Amino acid sequence: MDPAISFCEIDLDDLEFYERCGGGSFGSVYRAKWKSENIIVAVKKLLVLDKEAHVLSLLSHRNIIQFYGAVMEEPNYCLVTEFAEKGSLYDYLQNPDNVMDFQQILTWATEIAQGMNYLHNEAPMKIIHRDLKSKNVVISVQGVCKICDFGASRFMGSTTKMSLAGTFPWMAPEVIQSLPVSESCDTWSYGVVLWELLTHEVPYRGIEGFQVAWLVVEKGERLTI
Ligand code: 7Z0
Repeated sequence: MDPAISFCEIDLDDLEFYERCGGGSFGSVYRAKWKSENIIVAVKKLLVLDKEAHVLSLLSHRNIIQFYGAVMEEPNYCLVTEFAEKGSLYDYLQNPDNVMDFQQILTWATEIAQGMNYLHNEAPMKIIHRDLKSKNVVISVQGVCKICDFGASRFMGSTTKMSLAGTFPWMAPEVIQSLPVSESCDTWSYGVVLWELLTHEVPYRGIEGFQVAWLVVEKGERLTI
């Protein structure tokens, strides 16, 4: 199908770029102003725009990042989404000023589960995230969790493919080993996010990424509560 049918095409000139989100740890995602709409947006720069982007553009749920449109001026490809003002859940949990009561933990755990349930069971096509982690959950100004980057594994030409090593603590053993996966691999990652919500700790902190991979796959090491 022609992506132009479903995409809102946005002119590159219509975007005013500000800083990189999360100081660059979030890949090539920028905060920007969509000038003609006068709203603040998130913009991810890509090297190519995959056909699958067309399907992803149809997704809409309160707990996933909302797609607005795309820049398709070769070689400038960008995905434009809503911007979540409170940043990533990872950064939120690392800030000692942020204290959460148990109700808040339950609310966010439920919101992330509802977003994942939408991707697995309710979306126009089944989406397996493969890279769910607290850095890929952002928080809106109203304090609502939004899942990001569920399409990232599809955009192989993306400039945003982050170092694999930093992702191992969230990865199911079959994902680490590049075995065939089902949506259950996201359930594993969700478990790690729950652990983060409950502990405010970094999973396998201080252990090098490939060491984590080896411990989880070969030694059956698990996070302790
Ligand atoms: C710290 O980073 C952030 C941040 C990042 N703080 N607040 C934020 N708010 C929004 C974003 C973002 C984003 C974003 C995204 F998650 C983006 F700009 C483009 C794409 C995606 N995700 S995606 O590639 O899986 C995707 C592709 C399509 Br097509 C449709 C929806 C999502």
